[in-house]
Amino acid sequence: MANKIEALKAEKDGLAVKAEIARFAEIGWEAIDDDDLQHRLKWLGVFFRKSTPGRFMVRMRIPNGILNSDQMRVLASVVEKCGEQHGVADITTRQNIQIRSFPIEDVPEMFEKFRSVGLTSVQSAMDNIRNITGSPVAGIDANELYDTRELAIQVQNLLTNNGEGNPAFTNLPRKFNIAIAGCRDNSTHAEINDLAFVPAFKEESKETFGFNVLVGGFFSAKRIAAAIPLNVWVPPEDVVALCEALLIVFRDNGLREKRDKSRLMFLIDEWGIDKFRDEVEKQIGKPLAIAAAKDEIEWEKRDHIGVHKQKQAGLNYVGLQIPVGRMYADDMYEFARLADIYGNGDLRLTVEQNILITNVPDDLVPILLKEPLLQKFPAEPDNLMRGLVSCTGNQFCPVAIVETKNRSLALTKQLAEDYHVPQVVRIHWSGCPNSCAQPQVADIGFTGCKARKDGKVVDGVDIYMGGTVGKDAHLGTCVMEKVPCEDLREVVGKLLVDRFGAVPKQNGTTIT
Ligand code: SRM
Ligand code: SF4
Repeated sequence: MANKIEALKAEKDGLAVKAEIARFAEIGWEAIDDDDLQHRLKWLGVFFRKSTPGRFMVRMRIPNGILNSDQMRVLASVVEKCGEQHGVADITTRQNIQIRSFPIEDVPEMFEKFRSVGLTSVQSAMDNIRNITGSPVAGIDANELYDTRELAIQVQNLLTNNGEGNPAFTNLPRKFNIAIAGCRDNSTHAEINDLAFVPAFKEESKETFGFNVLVGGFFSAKRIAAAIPLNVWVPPEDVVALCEALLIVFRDNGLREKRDKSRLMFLIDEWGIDKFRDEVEKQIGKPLAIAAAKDEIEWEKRDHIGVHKQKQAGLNYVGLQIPVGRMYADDMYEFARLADIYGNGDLRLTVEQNILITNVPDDLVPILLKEPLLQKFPAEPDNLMRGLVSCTGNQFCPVAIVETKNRSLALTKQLAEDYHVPQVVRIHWSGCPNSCAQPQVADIGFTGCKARKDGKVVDGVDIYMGGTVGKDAHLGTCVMEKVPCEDLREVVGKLLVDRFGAVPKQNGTTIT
């Protein structure tokens, strides 16, 4: 028997609500059919939030995490319209932006605004392909192997029919993540995507550049899997076609019975990787080259915070840390202004929920660093804040078990008061085992759960450690279960001392 979501999609395609959005705005959210309200609107990137009934969230698509200042201003204007009390934007762990809390009445005008600057939120949720990630320093990194910007846009355009919605890809068995890495440090953490392209030269002579293809990576509450090699190498010009062929194979053959067993990896489990490869080859209609012997991910992961030279002489990119990815309308307008006056108008988002301002001439860097906005979003954050990533958590997420953003900020500040931490420690907070903040790639990762303390049920976390990204990437494992959140100052403090060389401070002074 089909599960609820499969039945819902069979009854009416998710994208069908696109034609009804004006009517929804007219009748108001309480009169919208419940399946349309709770589920199908997500095909347009619009989320009903039960924590703020009547006030919706929109998840954008920002291919390769790059937007321009006009686009940022439009997003700021949407946040502004939500009002100071409610309007908020979060940078997500897929180099993307989510905005809340607008009424359904505002959606037609909001979509018009998006369209006017080439933005779209279509197919960004449910059984669709998520934001296409790529290196945030594509095109400006002196050591990159391939500038992924154009490929990310081409893949998005294919999958969304240039942002208008593509019925060919609105009914996948489940969500699907794609990453295209063109750099040496795997800054997209490719291996946790359903489909990932990692840079690789076909021949030892390093003359023919392309990508080795990884498949089946995903995180869920039930299973965590790193992507495995498809044993395919493609030149850049075949990336879009491979995405299309592989998605058709998944769409037409993926398992649909159980929601928690529908991700691509379950089809690969059932068929075996060789059969899966054969089917993709049949679909693309030409022989696929076998994988190159090695990929070019040779560096440790960079976070891009601070001032860095670009490959273009005399220009720099400046990475600013956005605590837990959260911004308000004024911040966003200010980012747009800074990008225009100091850079070339581009703003780039990272999977660590931070922002880069690019193309800043050498002589303007010191002036940019003195801008008041950098007090709030620093280029030189402390080593704990620098590595902090947090998912939405129970402030807005309906499936969250614990609050994350505020709690993680508070703990990070306390730990910075308690310890001198000599290195960046990447601490990722997920409010439940769905792992949206990718705790398994972190030095220390949390997934929210319920714990017991003094006989009472309290907020807690399972703790993961040992995730690495970049060269020799591997996923962290759970080292402690059900730790009450109120004990974390002590527990994490000890981990920082034992594993990361932290030194306790006394009254703000380091004890030596
Ligand atoms: Fe996620 C569901 C937020 C990245 C795995 N995720 C959700 C929902 C939609 C839950 C809900 O019903 O509302 C959350 C929306 C809450 C809200 O109001 O914001 C949500 N996920 C997020 C974001 C916003 C976290 C963040 O603060 O950055 C990220 C949005 C990315 C984007 O721009 O598209 C986000 N989610 C991820 C990632 C990380 C990634 O893609 O690299 C993962 C793990 C990787 C993966 O998917 O394999 C992730 N989210 C999930 C899952 C588990 C998937 C599964 O196969 O079971 C769910 C639950 C589900 O889909 O049923 C989920
Ligand atoms: Fe919500 Fe859980 Fe994802 Fe956090 S990890 S955004 S709590 S689904």
